[in-house]
Amino acid sequence: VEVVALAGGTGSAKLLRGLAGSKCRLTVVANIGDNAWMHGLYVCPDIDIALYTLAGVANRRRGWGIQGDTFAALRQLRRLGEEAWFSLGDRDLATHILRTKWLREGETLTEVTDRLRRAFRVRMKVLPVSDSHLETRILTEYGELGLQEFWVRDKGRPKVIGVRYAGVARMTRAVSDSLSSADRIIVCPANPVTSIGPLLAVRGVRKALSSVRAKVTAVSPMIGSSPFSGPAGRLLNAIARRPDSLGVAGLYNDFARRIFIHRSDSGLVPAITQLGMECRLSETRMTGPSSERRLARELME
Ligand code: FO1
Repeated sequence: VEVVALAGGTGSAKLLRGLAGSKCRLTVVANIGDNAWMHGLYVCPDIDIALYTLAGVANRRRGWGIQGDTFAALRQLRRLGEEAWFSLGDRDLATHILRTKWLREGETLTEVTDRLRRAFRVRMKVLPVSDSHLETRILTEYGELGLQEFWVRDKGRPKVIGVRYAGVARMTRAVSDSLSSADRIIVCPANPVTSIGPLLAVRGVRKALSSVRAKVTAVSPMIGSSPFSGPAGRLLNAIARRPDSLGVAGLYNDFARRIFIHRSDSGLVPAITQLGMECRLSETRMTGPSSERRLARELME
């Protein structure tokens, strides 16, 4: 079975691990909305979380970066007077150095990502949704911030007024081919505003998904009105959506036939069904390898 997983950051990694352990042929389509230039290097957090997870070197506790990484370079950058609030580990930096070098040599982000994938000996395909730059911008009481500035530097404290996706990006050929040839497409349990939202804002993606809607299953990242992790609840509020699985379903119902929500949210089933989606209750919280595999298996049934 050919499975395409639309993935964001830390929330998606667990399900990717579960899917990688199943018998399917997996292609990951990664969000690019939180890509950013840091210290002259191009950092792609969601691509890297997928690569490190599938290579088995991810730091599982944090949900980002490489297991056992050290931070000597970052400390030295600070000593030299650089503002360094984004924790790029020494080993992680090697990824960004090579990516930036290859991009400078004229390769596309798709090509660069594939070189990194092979270097990390990952078998599954990992595709950035686009080769162009598209950036999630958070409008706050203090003005517009990049996602990492808002979430990591300012610890998610500023009041959020809105969200926009800046830039014009077109879906790559590799992504459109994999969407049309997939047997199943899974929208990972990720922040609908900052992980899946920018994927859908890439030109062509929403339309391509709608045309194969019967194959698309989403997993909600919410339990009640709280996300598993991160700022999804507050960001849903900021874009005038309910901060729960019904709010998520309302963002996805045009292109997804089915949604998995947490079993404690059974009260939302009638309203989600009204939206024209099939709603399944499940234990969507993944606490370890066995629950990652179980959810992956349910999604494949
Ligand atoms: N998240 C943090 O909360 N603090 C960090 O210092 C941090 C560093 C970091 C470095 C590399 C990387 O690939 C991801 C990193 N993240 C960090 C995660 C990242 O901010 C988000 O979780 C993803 O962008 C979510 O899509």
